[in-house]
Amino acid sequence: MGIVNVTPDSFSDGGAYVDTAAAVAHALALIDQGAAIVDIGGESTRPGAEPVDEEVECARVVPVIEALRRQSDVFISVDTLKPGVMRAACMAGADMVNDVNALQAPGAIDAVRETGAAACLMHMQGQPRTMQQAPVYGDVVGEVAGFLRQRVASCFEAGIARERLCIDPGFGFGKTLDHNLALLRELDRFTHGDRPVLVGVSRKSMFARLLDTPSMDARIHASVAAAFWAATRQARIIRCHDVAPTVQVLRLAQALGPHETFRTGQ
Ligand code: YH5
Repeated sequence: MGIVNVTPDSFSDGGAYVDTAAAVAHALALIDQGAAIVDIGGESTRPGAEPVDEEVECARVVPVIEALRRQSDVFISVDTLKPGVMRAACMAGADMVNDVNALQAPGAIDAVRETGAAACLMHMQGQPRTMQQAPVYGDVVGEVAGFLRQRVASCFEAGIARERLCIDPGFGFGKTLDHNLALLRELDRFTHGDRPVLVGVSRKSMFARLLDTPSMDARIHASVAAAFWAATRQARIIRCHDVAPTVQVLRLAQALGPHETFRTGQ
C-alpha cells in the first residue's frame, strides 16, 4: 500500500489543480513501483496535526480518486475518519476505507456498510493532536488486540461482512517507542487471528527515536527492515512511502515463507 498525501505543503501554491495533478502522478509512480493499493489521504493524522473541515478534505481527495479511477484498476483506499468523506470517496471510485479511528465516528459503520467498501480498523490511544503526550498501557499488546477484536465484532454485528475487514495495531498512534517495539515483537498475536493485518511504520518518529538521528535516510532503512520483519510474520498489507525498496524485501519475505515464532499456551 503506497501512501499518497493530498495535503498542501510548503511547495504548493495552494491551487487545487496543481495538488490534484501532483497527487495523481505520485500515485501512478507508486503503482509503477509495485504498489497494489494506493492510500489517498486529505487530512494529516500526524502527531500534533490539526483537523480539517469535511468540505476541504473532500475537495482534496475526490478529484484525485476520480482521476486515478479513470487511469488505473489499482485498489484505491481513502485515509479518513469522516463518514461524509468515506461516502464521497467511494462514490468517486475508492474500494476501501482506511480509518485510524476504527469506524467509531457516528455514521462511519453505516457509510462502509452502505457503500460496500472494505475497511481497515486501526487502534489509536487518544486523538492525533495530543496522543503522543503521555501514552500509558498496562499490557499494550493485550489492550490493542482486545480493542481490535471488539471493533471487528461491532462492525460485523452492524452488518459489515468480516471478509471486508482488516486490522492494524496503529504504530505511533498514542504509543511510545517501547510500545511500538512490543507490538512489532509480538505481531504474531495479531496475524494469527482471523483478519488480515496491515502494518504502517513507514518513516515514523519511532525510528528517529530508536536511531537517535533526525536523518530521513536512516528512518527509511529501518522502515524497510520493519516491513520485512512484519511480512515474515504474516502481515498482509504494508503501508509505506518508499514502495520500490519495500517491494524488494516483500519479494524476499514471500520467497522465504513464514517465520514461525508463534508460541501457544502462554
Ligand atoms: C497507519 O499506521 N498512519 S498517517 C508521522 C511520520 C511519518 C508517517 C513523523 N495512516 C497509519 O503515516 N493508516 C497513518 O513521521 C495510517 N495505519 C493506517 N491504517 C501517519 C503517518 C506518519 C506519521
